[in-house]
This record gives sequence, structure tokens and C-alpha cells, in this order.
Amino acid sequence: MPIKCKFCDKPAFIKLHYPKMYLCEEHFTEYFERKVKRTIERYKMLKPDDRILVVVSGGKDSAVTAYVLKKFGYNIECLHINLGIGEYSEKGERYAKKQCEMIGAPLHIVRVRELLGAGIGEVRTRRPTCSYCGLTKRYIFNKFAYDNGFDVVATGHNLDDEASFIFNNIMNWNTQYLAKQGPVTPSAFNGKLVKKVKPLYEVTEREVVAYALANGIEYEIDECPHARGATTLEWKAILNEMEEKRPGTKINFVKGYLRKKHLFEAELEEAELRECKVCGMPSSGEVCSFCRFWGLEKPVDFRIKP
Ligand code: Q46
Ligand code: ZN
Ligand code: ZN
Repeated sequence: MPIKCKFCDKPAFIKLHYPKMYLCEEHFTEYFERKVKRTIERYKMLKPDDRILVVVSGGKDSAVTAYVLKKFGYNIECLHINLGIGEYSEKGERYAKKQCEMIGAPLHIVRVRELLGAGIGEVRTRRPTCSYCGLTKRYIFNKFAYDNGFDVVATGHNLDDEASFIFNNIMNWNTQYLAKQGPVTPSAFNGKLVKKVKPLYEVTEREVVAYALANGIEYEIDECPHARGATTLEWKAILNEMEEKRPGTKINFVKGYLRKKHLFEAELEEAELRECKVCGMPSSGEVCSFCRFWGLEKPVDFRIKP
């Protein structure tokens, strides 16, 4: 006899460990969406009339974020940043297009190589690839949102991403990073830093994979070639092992961190921000790290051409 769903007679599609229960596809979808809705409300992420920019990579997390927000009736548009990392990026772009077509959301595409003359991984620099990749992505989606008047940027970070980020930064005592992490980053610097939210903050990676499967969402499975050997993956493996032994470890760890975040905030030395001489965006030095890294002499204009 197959195991049945907790709420109906259908066979179970997934076994959840925390809370422990078996659910069919439909009841799992309902459960997942209720959880995301509660996260959005709890942290006051979105207002009904907000113009939301969802950053879609082609992967599962951002695809599910866009899908769920659209299903909830939010006003979303998507942005895909093609990083120029060979076949990995080409595939990512194809999936992003497919995902946005599926939900009927407008998709904007920025290609790093066309925009800046080189793809990620093609720049001769001492800076680690993931470091300038992260810097480039964050700058592009923020400036794109600002240039086009979006109220908020939504990203696909899930509970596993958050837990491993916090774990990693506690192990290294990076209190500066720990002071700034969270489900919502409010708008700052006269709106030039656009509000950021993470609607999947309280759902696990495993739940995101199951939701995509249950709802026919296709996504890129390949890992970025630069991610190999990343310590984040090792922290994730440790947390998964703990979660296996003690269900609820991840969510309790992240919620505990949010309760204690003020301790890290007290230590934060806020760098005085000023306008970048090149692009006018917030910067701790005369020229912001994006304009400096890419050697720009004039700002990049992301306004959507009509
Ligand atoms: S930072 Fe590094 Fe990722 Fe950029 S280079 Fe690839 S692995 S994509 S999340
Ligand atoms: Zn059911
Ligand atoms: Zn700049």
C-alpha cells in the first residue's frame, strides 16, 4: 500500500521532515504557497501595487520565486543577467526565457560581455571570479531597478542559502556581513539602493525542487563551473547532515540569528556613502567598485527602450 497524503486519499508525493508529514502534489503546493505568503507578510516584503523586478538566472530558485509571485497576482517583470560564462550562461538564458513565457511575465536581458566587453571569468585580475561576479550582478540588478523605477527587487535565495551564509560568516567571524544579512534590505540613499526581498527565505532547497517538479517548472540543473569547490557547498552539506539528524535545524538556526542580529549591528561601522564620480550611485570611495573594476568612464544606462 502506498503511503497516503495527510489530507486526502492520494498517494504521497513528498515526505516533509519538519513538520513531519506526507503530502500529495496538490497539498504540498498549497502548503508551500502558504508558507511563502506568510514569509512575505511577516517581513512586510511587498505591497499589492509594488512594481517588482525578479532576478531570474534560469535556475530553480528564481524561477519558483517569479512563478509564485505571479500566481499571487503581483505586478512583476523579470531581469536575466547573462554572465557570459560559456554554455552555462547560454543555457541559463534559454531557461529564463522559457520560464517567463510560461507565466507571461516580461523579461529583460542584460548581457555582461556585450555591455562590458568581457564575460565573467574572462577578466585578467587578482580578484576571485565569484567576488567580481557577485559585485557585477548586484550592481546591475540594483541600477536596472533604479533606472526603470521599480519599487523592489526580489531574488531567489532560499533557507539553505541563508543558513549556509550565516554559518560560513560565523565560522569566520565576519560580523560586518552578519549585520547586513536578512530577508529584507530596505531602500536607502534616496532610493538609489532599491529595496531587496527574499520571498523563499523560509523554504528549503528540497522544497523548492519539489515545488518546481509538482508545477512543471523547468530549470537549469548545471552548476556554474566557477562554483566548484566553493565552501558554501561544504557548509550546506554539513547543515543537511544536521537537518537529517535533527529536523528543524536550519529554520531554527536562521530564526535564532534574526533574534540576535542586533548584536552584530551594534558592531557595524557604517561606511559613509557618497556618489560615485562616474555613475552617481552610492559608493564608499570616489569611484564605486563596479565602475572601478570595469574601468568605466561614463555610467551605464539601463533604461528600457520603448
Ligand atoms: S558567483 Fe561564482 Fe556564482 Fe558568479 S561565478 Fe558562477 S559561482 S555565477 S552564484
Ligand atoms: Zn492531498
Ligand atoms: Zn560607479
